[in-house]
Amino acid sequence: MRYLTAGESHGPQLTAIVEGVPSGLSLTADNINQDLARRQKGYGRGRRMQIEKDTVEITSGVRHGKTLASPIALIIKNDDFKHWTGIMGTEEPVDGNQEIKRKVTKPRPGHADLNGAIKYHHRDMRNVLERSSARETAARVAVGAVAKKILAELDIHVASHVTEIGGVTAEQTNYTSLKELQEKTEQSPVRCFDEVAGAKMMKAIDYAKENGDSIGGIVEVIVEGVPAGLGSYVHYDRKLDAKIAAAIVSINAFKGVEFGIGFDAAHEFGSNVHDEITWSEKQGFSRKSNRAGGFEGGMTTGMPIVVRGVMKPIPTLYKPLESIDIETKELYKASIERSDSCAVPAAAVVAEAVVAWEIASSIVEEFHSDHIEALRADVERCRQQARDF
Ligand code: EPS
Repeated sequence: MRYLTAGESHGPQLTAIVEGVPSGLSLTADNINQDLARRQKGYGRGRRMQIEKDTVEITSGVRHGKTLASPIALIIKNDDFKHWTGIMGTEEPVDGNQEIKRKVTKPRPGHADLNGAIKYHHRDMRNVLERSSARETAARVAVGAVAKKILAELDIHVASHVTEIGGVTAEQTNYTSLKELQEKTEQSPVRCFDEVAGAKMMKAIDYAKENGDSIGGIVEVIVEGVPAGLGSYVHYDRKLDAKIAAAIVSINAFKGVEFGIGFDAAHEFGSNVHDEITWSEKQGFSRKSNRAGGFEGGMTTGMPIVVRGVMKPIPTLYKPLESIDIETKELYKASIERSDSCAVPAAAVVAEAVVAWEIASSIVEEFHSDHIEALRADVERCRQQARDF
């Protein structure tokens, strides 16, 4: 499967084209809208989210609620565009001055502004920031919702939670089931399983906001039900953990990724890192622990996939940092653009989407996948084979 997204943050709409989805999959706009609504929530979001009510229109690839195997086009309108028609319209502006009105010449440290302007020869960095904006993640969540639909058909389930915001860490993370994790985090304004830590995270966000600042954090995605042996050790570009790592770091403002015990492996003995292998007649092979986070040798072990990503604080600050105006070369405080003070809870939903996409893509690539029933049967055959091994 593959997909592309298009769209500027304050342009008319976001568009995604998704190709390679098996035929016969039940898919409605409602399925996708649920995740779009989840992404819009979260303590620390700015005023933009009060303007938008993200809903998707499916304009191809689906007929009477079932996928056709033809490209699926997804459209999300930007409600804010009505305030930006003169500035972000695709036609030549009627009033030339309007275009200049929101011209950006002061690059924000930490954003794509300066590098993007140098690369594409833009003297107005709005041409960069409109596309590098995290608004694009709405399209990726829509695409991820399609992937999740495929996974759900195969009894594979995805959830996420926020484990850290601005130095406040979730201590209590012992969920008994993915369902419990989903239900509890859905009630939390910061998507944190630990209510006490969640309350402290909200205070940390308030503090950052009061100071015109922003804060980042860590999100964790868990995927259960993935068959063993997905991905491959035979070549670098077939390692599924590597693809997932790339997908996580591709989310706006994400700077790092780890699986299972991750970076803690650096200061542990091997005997405390590797997961001992067990076998039973009923289950076949399994592991006593899951420190590897579901991957060995670039392939799934059949244990839950556990992957975390770290998001830096959003670079758009009301208390701006020093920068240089690209026209005058004078020292300035960087441009103030309206922004969120913390988007980590929303980013957890984005992380779910990109991880779901990579897993569904690998499954569709590795199994017979023209029709969803054929895919289901092939995945089931593979699971049985692993149990009998
Ligand atoms: C963003 C800046 C803000 C955020 C935006 C990402 O938008 P605006 O410039 O309109 O205030 O709200 O996020 C979204 C629009 C979204 O849908 O998540 C940025 O600069 O990255």
